[in-house]
Amino acid sequence: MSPILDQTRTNEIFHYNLLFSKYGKKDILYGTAGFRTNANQLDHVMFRMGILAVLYANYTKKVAGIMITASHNPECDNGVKIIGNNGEMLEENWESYATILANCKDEEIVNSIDMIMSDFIIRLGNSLVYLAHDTRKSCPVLLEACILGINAMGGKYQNYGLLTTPQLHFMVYTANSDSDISYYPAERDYFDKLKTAFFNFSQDCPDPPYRILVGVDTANGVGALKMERLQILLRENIKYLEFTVVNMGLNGNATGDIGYIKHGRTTNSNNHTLNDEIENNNEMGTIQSTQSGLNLNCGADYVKVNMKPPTGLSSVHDFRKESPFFEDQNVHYASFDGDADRIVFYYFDKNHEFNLLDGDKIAALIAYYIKDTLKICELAPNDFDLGVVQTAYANGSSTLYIRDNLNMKVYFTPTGVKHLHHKAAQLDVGIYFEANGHGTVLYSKKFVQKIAELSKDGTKSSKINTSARNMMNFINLTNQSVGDALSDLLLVEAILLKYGWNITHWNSMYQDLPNRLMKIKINDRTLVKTSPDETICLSPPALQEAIDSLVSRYPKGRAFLRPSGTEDVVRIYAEAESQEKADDLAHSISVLAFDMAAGVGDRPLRPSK
Ligand code: NG1
Ligand code: ZN
Repeated sequence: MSPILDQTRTNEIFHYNLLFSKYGKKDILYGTAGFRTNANQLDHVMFRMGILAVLYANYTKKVAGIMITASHNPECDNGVKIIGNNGEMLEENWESYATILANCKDEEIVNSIDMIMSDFIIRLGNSLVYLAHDTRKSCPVLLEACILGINAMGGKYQNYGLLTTPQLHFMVYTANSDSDISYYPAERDYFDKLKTAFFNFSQDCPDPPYRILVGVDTANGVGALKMERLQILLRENIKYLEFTVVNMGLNGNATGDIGYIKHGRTTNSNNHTLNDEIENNNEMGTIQSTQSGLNLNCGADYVKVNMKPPTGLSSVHDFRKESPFFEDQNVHYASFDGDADRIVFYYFDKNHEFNLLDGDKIAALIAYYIKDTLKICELAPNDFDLGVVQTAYANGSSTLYIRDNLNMKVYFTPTGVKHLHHKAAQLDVGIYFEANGHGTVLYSKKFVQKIAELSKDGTKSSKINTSARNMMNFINLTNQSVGDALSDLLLVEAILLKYGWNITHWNSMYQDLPNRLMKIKINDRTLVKTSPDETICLSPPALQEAIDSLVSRYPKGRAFLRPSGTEDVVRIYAEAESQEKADDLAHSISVLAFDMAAGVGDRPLRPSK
């Protein structure tokens, strides 16, 4: 028995575990940033994560957060992301303890808790955990499990119900920036911040001579509800920007085409708007959408991986028929993932060809804007440490553009947002994006202070004052705790507005090298080992040599493979001078890896167009 926990709490823990042992357990917890697995195998893990969050909150003496979501993955999966005290991801040393607690046997649970308490010298006291979840049907039962874990440790919680992942990060960040932790930030604070910053930014921009239409595919996920609300708020002041939201997932129609916002209202009869009524209630079982088709043939991951538009865009086309003032060149699209922390953009050109602008293009656009603003503000390039953080998945052309055209430093980290975030936090302006559309910008105190000073400095020209004020609004528009589809959407629209660019202009910054991402299943993906930067395969032996020999046959060829941290697969990435050659290269390496690393199932097929 635990010397630290009192008997009642220990009993609760055992009782709860007995209750849930009927679901069985599997030690299939992937990744380190969070856990994801099949939902019905997860409630005992959620219970333990409730416990962990209380321990963590006691350790930091700050609010912790638990987001129940499996992001861009299928509806049948679910998972958890634990949010640390700065509204950022959980620290790495805590992740390993989370893994131990999640995987230990029932009879070891109290010992694991004791170990954490003694290693971190924790004394249980007041603690508060913020909870939220996405629209998956499995969320309520998992939420309940989390709450039981929190209760078992004597913690308090605040259930925000349906939020996007970045919204919950924002809540935790806001609460922890305030010394009084009994204050609950509300969802309206989040929306007010975005709305005000975007409106103020637009005040300093020229009025565009045309109206812009943005079709937003919300992946039949929680982003639909939030995008709808944002759209209504923006309509109050912004007249030239119209959003239509598709794949809202409210009718159980897996293929989308469910409704769109017209004049600020959704024309969908089954529509319900979620707003502050879900805030500040500690009730379980908050409003749950009847969605389905989450991330199915739509959403940021689908669009990026398949390099094609999602299903469900026809309502945007219908909308355009009714509103002929939207010229082709002023229409573009964006796709969120299931918990709205990723975004990619796209459009159809004159020849109706699909053009994708992914996380790398977003990073390049933001880098361009910031560099330009600093020049106008007459700040010397060396005054601040500016940089873009990428992973090996970044398109080679984006890296060259940022380095050679923008003269900005590019840093590389292993895959996983926590690595990019960590590096970006070391810079004065750290722009980080994964190619898949997850990213944001981090600004140092020194930088923000200088920009604030310049915006008010009467000895400087009005051009400098305006540009600095503009930058300040841009900073306020940024969710600095984590990549945020809603915030990123507005950051991009703000920059396009400022320069009077349409999406074609943005896309012409540089031309992506054709590329292909594939995945294969192998018997044991842990046998595939790579160098720390993930670009060289160290095991199985001889695989890298074979990859090198293949790559050398392709002009502008580059390729690597690595075991996924979130799925039971090995991912293969290839670039080459044409799409056909990139497909060839990715396919050849997939077959090679399948043969050399004990592939499972059918041999990989060549990607179809
Ligand atoms: P894995 O499964 O480790 O490749 C994927 C993404 C990461 C990151 C995580 C977290 C790719 C190639 N990989 O990781 O960038 O977003 O999911 O969700 O996009
Ligand atoms: Zn996500």
